[in-house]
Amino acid sequence: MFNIILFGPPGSGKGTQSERITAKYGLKHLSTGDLLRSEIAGQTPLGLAAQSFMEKGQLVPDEVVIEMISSALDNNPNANGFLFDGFPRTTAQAESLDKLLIQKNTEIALVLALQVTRKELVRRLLNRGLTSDRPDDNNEEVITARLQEYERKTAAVAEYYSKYGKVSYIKGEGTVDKIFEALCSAIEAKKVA
Ligand code: B4P
Repeated sequence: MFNIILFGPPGSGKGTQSERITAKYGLKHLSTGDLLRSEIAGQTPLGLAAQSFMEKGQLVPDEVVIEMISSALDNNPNANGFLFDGFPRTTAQAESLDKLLIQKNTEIALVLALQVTRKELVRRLLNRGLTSDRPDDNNEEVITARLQEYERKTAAVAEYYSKYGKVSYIKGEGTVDKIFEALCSAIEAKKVA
């Protein structure tokens, strides 16, 4: 199994690049943002619990997302590997993920960390807010809250994996094709090593 985390602040291109990476390498895409939005659309108890946090730009409580990822791993026993998109977002989530993967005799091979300036992140998210129906993209206050949550709680996840030498930093500005090329080079360097 080859498992990757695509890491970065909101708007750094995780969703965009995940689709390409999973198509090229045959990995199962697990996006906690997508899973949560689908729970909200289905008006499930989990979705209703998550909705108020997401609308304010806050992280959903760890136990909710960890349980969701645990079920997703169990539901995909034959996957070649997983691409985690938007997860883990706290050190507690990272520790839980490591434990879940150990139970499956596997581990994270690589953390691809996209780096984008704050100005560009806000520009992209507001721009997506013009066309998407995501309520967390069309309000600059909520976008600021998401970026603050990232700084306060999520940035530390890269440090957590750095201790194990697993993080590769990639410039997330430029064309989608160029960024994809850089991500593929980092993946291939790891696969060969
Ligand atoms: P997510 O769904 O993960 O959304 P996101 O990080 O805000 O952005 P995303 O990754 O989808 O956007 P992308 O950069 O691809 O999270 C939403 C919310 O769910 C969180 O705020 C939180 O409340 C909750 N949540 C999710 N996971 C959680 C967890 N693990 N724990 C707790 N809470 C959790 O793209 C952004 C835009 O940029 C797009 O319009 C795209 O077209 C554009 N773009 C991409 N690449 C570009 C490029 N190279 N140039 C120009 N534009 C580009």
